[in-house]
Amino acid sequence: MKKAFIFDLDGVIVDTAKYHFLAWQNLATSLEISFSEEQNEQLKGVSRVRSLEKILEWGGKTISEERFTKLMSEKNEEYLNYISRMDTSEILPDVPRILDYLISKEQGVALGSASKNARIILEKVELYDKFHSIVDGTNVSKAKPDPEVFLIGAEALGVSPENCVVFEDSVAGIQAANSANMISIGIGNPSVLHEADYIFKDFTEIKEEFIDTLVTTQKV
Ligand code: G16
Ligand code: MG
Repeated sequence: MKKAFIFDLDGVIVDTAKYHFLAWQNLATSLEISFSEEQNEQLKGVSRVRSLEKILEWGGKTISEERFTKLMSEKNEEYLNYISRMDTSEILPDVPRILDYLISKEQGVALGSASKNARIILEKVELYDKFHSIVDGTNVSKAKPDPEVFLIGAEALGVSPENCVVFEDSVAGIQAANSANMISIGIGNPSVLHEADYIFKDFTEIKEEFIDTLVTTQKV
């Protein structure tokens, strides 16, 4: 049976959180707001606009709409600068093994990311061609935990939600997968991702046999 396997990008395929952190930290410093790695954790899977809103809330600052737009584009410029230096060495362990296995089994493979820069990143790490469908921040109107991003991916592949499997590293992403009625697989820390149907530290823990079971399982 054909299933759809939908991958989040940041934190699942590559670790771009470190680049988001550097760029947000620079922005926060220019606003005299302190910004920690713990706070950056809370921005994972969160849209660019919402991330800046949160940083301003943490710092107790209000700014004009004009300045908000300017800061967002400055942050993105700096982030793009980091991204431009990415290469295949930044792919997280065993991601190509899992993608190639799914492709060899003729399963649907999609990307479901909040990032508006997802396509550039996939090109830089040479994984763009592995995906049958790419849904990113430019295709959605509602951010995770809303299931929109994953539902669009499922529809593009012509697979019903209960026949989809989502790999996610963020709490909001797991919640989005669950409310889409898809099998949710947390990649990362079990104490953070406890709402997921299955949790793995990273893809090195995922065996081909487990993928085979997913191919024959539906979300119940
Ligand atoms: C990613 C990151 C978030 C980032 C968001 C928007 O989502 O996890 O930290 O704020 O994309 O990114 P951009 O500024 O590039 O549009 P995901 O869903 O791939 O984890
Ligand atoms: Mg993520």
